[in-house]
Amino acid sequence: MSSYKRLFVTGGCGFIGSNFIRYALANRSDVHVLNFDKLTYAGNAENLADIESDERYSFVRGDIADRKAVSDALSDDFDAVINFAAETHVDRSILDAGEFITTNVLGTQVLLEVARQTSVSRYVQISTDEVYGSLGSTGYFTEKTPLAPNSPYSASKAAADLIVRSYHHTFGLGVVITRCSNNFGPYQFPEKLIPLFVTNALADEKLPLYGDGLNVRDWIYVDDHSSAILAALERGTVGEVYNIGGGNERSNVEITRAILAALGKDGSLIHFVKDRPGHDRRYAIDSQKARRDLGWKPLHSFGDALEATVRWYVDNPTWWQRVKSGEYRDYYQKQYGSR
Ligand code: NAD
Ligand code: TDX
Repeated sequence: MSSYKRLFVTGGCGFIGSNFIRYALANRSDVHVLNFDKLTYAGNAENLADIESDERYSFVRGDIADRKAVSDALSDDFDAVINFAAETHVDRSILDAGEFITTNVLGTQVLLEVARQTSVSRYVQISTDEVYGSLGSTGYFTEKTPLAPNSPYSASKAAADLIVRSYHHTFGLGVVITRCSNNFGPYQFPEKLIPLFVTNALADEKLPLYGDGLNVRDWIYVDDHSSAILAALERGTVGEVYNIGGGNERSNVEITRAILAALGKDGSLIHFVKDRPGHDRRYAIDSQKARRDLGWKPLHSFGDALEATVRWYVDNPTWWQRVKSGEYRDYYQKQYGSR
């Protein structure tokens, strides 16, 4: 049983949001979810096709930066807002940062402003470890690590975190911020490392490894992030930040070789390419605070979860072929009209 029964979830048609909604409905019988999503290139209503007919689930198409649309959808009926909606791909933010500022910064402020005018008692901001910048070969990000974002994406997420903080200090809004490391699992848009490399390898296309391939990320299976978000919602202290991480540091080369091994392919597909500008070297999360204060811990072993994830893409070629080709837009258009 949860004391937060009516959830206003934004960005629920994306990778983590869709996995979270499925996880919350499966693990909390009394929870209802309204999913508010703009359906950008990264939002795919098909990600929730299996729960579309669940009477505890509903969907509204809308933009978190559109004050009227948010006000129309977010009423006193809700106990909590959980904000997943964002532009999320670092490489896209390097090409064009504008939408990152509009959605991630202005959109967050609009949501906070509408939330404070309702009786919503919790606002959970889904943030990222990237707000802390980059680590050398030792040390970990704690919640006290100064914010030092390096990409337009991470700068927009850091800006949003500070606005969330200000709405707690100035207006007393019941905010909690989670900062998680790199997620992997089913339904991840194939522009991110793991789904891009799995689907490229399945098609015998090259795997473009940036720079020397030795950048390190701390990987977490998406369901372990979902359980942490529920724990932060239900047991988090307002005004606090919780770091979430799987404790699975791997270099990009190691990830690539593990994917190729799971698919029975050799290293000839690996293709070293020019480095990402400003490429953060290493992320590693200290999640002791969440483990201690939220009673949370990740339950999935990295190796088993990566194999299961690779198997999911092998078993669901229609999903990723349609996503990669852009065909899934037809499905949106049928369901929700043209954008
Ligand atoms: P995603 O790109 O897969 O999905 C983003 C979703 O937000 C899409 O459904 C999209 O349609 C929606 N959206 C975008 N702009 C919107 C707007 N203006 N209004 C309403 N909806 C909008 O992203 P993801 O990987 O699932 O990430 C979700 C959240 O988690 C983001 O806030 C991201 O910063 C954070 N995060 C991601 C990771 C990761 O490894 N992927 C790690 C830590 C934190
Ligand atoms: O083609 C590629 N080749 C490559 O070498 C891609 C897409 C990535 N990489 C490298 C860059 C990174 O070192 O792999 C690593 C992971 O890259 P991404 O999947 O783009 O993730 P990252 O940049 O680490 O950011 C992710 O984690 C934190 C998410 O995209 C963010 O939304 C989240 O906040």
